[in-house]
Amino acid sequence: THPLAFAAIDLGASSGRVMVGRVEPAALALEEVHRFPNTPVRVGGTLHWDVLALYRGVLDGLRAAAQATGGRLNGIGIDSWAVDYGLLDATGALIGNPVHYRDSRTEPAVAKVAEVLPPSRLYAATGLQHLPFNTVYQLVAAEGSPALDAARTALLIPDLISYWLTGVAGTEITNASTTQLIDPRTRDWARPVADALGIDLSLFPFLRHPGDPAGELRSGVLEETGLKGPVPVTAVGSHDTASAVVGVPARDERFAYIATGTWSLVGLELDAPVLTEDSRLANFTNELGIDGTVRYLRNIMGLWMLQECLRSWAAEGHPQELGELLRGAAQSTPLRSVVDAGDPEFIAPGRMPERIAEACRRTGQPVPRDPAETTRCVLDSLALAHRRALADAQRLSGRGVDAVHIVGGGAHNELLCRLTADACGLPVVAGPAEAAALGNVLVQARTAGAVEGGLAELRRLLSETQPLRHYEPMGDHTAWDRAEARIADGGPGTAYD
Ligand code: LFR
Repeated sequence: THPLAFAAIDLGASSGRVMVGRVEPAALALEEVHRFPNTPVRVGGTLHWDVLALYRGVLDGLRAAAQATGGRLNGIGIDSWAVDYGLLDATGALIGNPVHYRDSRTEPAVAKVAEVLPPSRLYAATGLQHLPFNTVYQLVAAEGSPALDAARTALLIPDLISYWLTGVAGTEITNASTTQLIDPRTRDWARPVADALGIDLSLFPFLRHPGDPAGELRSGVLEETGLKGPVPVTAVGSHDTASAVVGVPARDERFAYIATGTWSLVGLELDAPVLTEDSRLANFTNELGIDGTVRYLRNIMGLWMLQECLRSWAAEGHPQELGELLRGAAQSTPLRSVVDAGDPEFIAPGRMPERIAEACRRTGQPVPRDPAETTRCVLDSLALAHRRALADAQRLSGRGVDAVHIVGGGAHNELLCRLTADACGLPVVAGPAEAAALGNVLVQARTAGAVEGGLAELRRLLSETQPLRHYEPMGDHTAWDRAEARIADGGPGTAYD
């Protein structure tokens, strides 16, 4: 038989890529055909996504996919980071540039929402971890603005790209679940929440589900890319983390995952949400996964902290080479100082090495003396936060785990994988790094009939075809307990009351 070819458009906070996945019942191969930077732009004091540059990257990627496949693609799926959206006017034109979730405009909205809906009620209704950038806060912050007044449609980023490619507008559910406007029990809009806050849910087009058809490439797109029509676009887990969790090569149910990249998303796959007050105070989120699953996880800063350090050092005229930095970090004193990698104080861009130093000082720990020590501090802190999230997830859900899967870009970071295994006291399976693109491809492939089965079958195909690395836990486990005690007073950091 001939493998079917699917394009996965995967947009991350620092780069976008278009991958071609070739799928047969017992074979799965992924090829990167195009990668392009995603560089936010601050304009008029507001941090924006350069969404047209991203769309151009998507078109360039589809052109490369056409070249790689002789113009014949069996489908396209799109996933990206969550929560952000573009607004369309009555003619379907984009109103302004989508705002970046790291922009600070939502600060007053957080207090405003809490006045109407106490955090405990909001959590009971939506199950979402409090993050100041959740769509609900963005929409409340935009209230009364000419842009929102003129808007007839709001599209989350992957839905916006999908709309431009096909002319069909929809709202994919896994990503919609990050808006804080979805009830994870009914998997439908949380209308009482929207009503209480004066949010007009009719801005969002009908909900669609991973695997649903999402239109076909418009003729203009076919012409521009050299693809031969018809090319179906399929709704996938359009939240990149939802696709990454599909891409976890787990062999049974007793697993935890850490989707690493700009963020570390640490948690479990469950059948039902956990909406208890304990769960809220521990800052766990109940995002929706494919096939009726719940992604029960905590957002942790992730490699963003290191990316921002690199940006600062380069801007100050001391650019660092990542490989060398990681070698230096591996040789630095373990657990010399740690910070709370769950603390929202690290969300905003800028001055990251200084902010890390300040956090060390505040907690009475030695300040890192050079970039290698700062890197070690970030990686130790991430491993520590991974450990805390895994322990909390198991306790709060009652589900135990035997193995931790690290997927996403951080799967390449050997030091991070090793430290995570040591900190958690559990074996770590690292890879695939391109889990989101693979999860995207697999959902399309299932819709097209190239593979069959549920998540277990899709994951078996991954574990049989993708190269994986294994790390066994080592070292003195109590060292991590002592490090934890140094920052424990502040709690998990992101709790909101
Ligand atoms: C990861 C991610 C996280 C989400 C954050 C912001 O790329 O999608 O899941 O919380 O970006 O959208």
